[in-house]
Amino acid sequence: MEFNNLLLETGEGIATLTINRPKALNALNEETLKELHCCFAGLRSDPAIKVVILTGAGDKAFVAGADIAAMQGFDALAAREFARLGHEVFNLIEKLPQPVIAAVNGFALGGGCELAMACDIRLAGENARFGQPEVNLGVIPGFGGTLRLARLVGKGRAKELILTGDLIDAQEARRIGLVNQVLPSGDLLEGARKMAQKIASKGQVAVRLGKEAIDNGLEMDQDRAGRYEAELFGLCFATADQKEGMSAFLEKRAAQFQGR
Ligand code: DAK
Repeated sequence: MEFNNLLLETGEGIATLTINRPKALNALNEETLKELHCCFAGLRSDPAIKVVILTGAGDKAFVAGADIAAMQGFDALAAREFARLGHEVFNLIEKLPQPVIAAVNGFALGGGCELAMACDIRLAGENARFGQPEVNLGVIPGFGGTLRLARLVGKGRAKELILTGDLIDAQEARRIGLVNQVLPSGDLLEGARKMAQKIASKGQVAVRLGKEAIDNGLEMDQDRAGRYEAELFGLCFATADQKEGMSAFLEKRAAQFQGR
């Protein structure tokens, strides 16, 4: 796959996707969103890919937001189309069967923070800064920020960030539950790779079902979510990986999973 605004590297079951518009701090324009859609749709159906890492080019930004220059001249209908495209792409990422790790290497603002929140796990470099500063531009988050931020950090903190437009640093983002871990900036990609390798070494049916159980279960009441988890737990027992995993434990050896 060849893209104008993305770099894709694959190997050992891991895809590393870099948003590559460093001169505009990797801001998301329509072409970049369409390329992200195309790329994730390809990764989704690639059986060799077990985990995806998403990051930004350069050392300053993950993604500094939706492209303000591109949005400036929008009328209401164009803005709605742009927002719909963003939602489509971010939903595709969130629902990808494989886990997606965001390696946040600098500014993750507006659409960039929303993009990181659509990923399953967020690792931040010490230089990362997060925020939803749309209010400074006279708009609100348009790619799911009001939904995902409130779910991740709670209603009060989401309102504080979205209504003030304030930025927070990586440590504060970790403290409020917006990021999982903060790493020295120079170790960020290596840290993301280590986590991706660890996930890739597990039984992949279980990894995917675990992601599904959490995402879908959170949308259900507790009784339904419990029954749903039980169904998926049962399904694990139809896999070779469950047999191998349990045998390996009892035989005191490392499991050799086959992903089926
Ligand atoms: N869009 C376009 N270009 C951007 C950009 C952005 N979001 N952020 C930075 N750039 C560009 C700058 O214009 C500059 O370009 P040149 O002047 O060199 O050509 C270059 O990147 C370097 O930026 P700075 O010179 O400003 O760098 P600094 O280190 O001084 O400052 C900064 C870094 C990240 C603090 C600053 O660039 C900044 O404040 N950027 C804007 C951050 C921001 O406001 N992000 C939120 C964007 S709004 C919706 C759909 C979507 C959305 C909302 C509604 N609907 C359709 C309803 C989403 C909105 C957003 O994401």
